[in-house]
Amino acid sequence: MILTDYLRSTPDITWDIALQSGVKHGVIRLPEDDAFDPADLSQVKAVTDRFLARGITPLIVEPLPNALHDHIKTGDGLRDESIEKFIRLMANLKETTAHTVCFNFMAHYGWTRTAANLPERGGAKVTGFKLEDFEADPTVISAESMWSNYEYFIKAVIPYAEKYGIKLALHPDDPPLPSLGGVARIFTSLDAIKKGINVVKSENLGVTFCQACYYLMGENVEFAAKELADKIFFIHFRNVRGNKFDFSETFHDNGELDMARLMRVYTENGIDVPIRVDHVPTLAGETIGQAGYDALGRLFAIGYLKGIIDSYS
Ligand SMILES: [Mn+2]
Repeated sequence: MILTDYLRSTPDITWDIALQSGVKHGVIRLPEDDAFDPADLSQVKAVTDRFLARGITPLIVEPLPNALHDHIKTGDGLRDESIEKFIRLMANLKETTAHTVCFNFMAHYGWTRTAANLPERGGAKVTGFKLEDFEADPTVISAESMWSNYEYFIKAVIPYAEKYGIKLALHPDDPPLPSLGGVARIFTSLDAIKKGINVVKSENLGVTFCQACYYLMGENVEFAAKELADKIFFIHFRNVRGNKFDFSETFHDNGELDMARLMRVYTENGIDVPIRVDHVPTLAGETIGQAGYDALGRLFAIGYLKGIIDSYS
């Protein structure tokens, strides 16, 4: 396994904590401001060079910049222009060290929580979701439209992903409910994920195995990992407690998934890919900044993950 951390495009404390924890590879978030143009090679290189200068080699871009992705997922009038920009982004990434893109196909609502301050061990704070607390707006998108928009996107970009050597890793819907309000969600089961990555036959189309999403789908996570083994390009190491209608995040050693056992399953099935901790608690002394992505929780989570990786290598 290749230990990574999820880092924003400009240096902050999480870069220092990653480096001090022994992380050498990055999952990077591209800038989301209007000034950043993912189709401009010099701007993309400026971001990746900033990481390299600090000793972090970017391997994965996550997610697709929202400015592009939202149009692609809803299939609106800016869709083709956005797809064209994404194709140019892939051409640019070919010139960097980041040859995988983690993307999702959640339209309108992204990953969604209804609370960011639930109590976890010792008074740490975590995010959670309770369907009855979710407040939907009037937006309606059908499952048929979502599948059609997904297929349109995949068929347009996969030939270029192959040309430029870029792997596209589909992240499941979080939470994996059939809809949020009137907006359908289509990647909420192992079967749906399999259907999605077989829309075209390509070695460049696979999955981000966000293990807690598969757990919340109600799938057997070990079975899912084995089924998808040769299609797993990237792993989100994450733990939770509850079900898709009502769950909370947890410390990585304090949820319902057996994390060490999962690592054994990955190892025994030849899954040797970049992995990052996902959704950490906010710890004592911190204020909730970006819930799930604050700094101190990573110290514990990365150390715990690193220990498990080392025990299987
Ligand atoms: Mn995830």
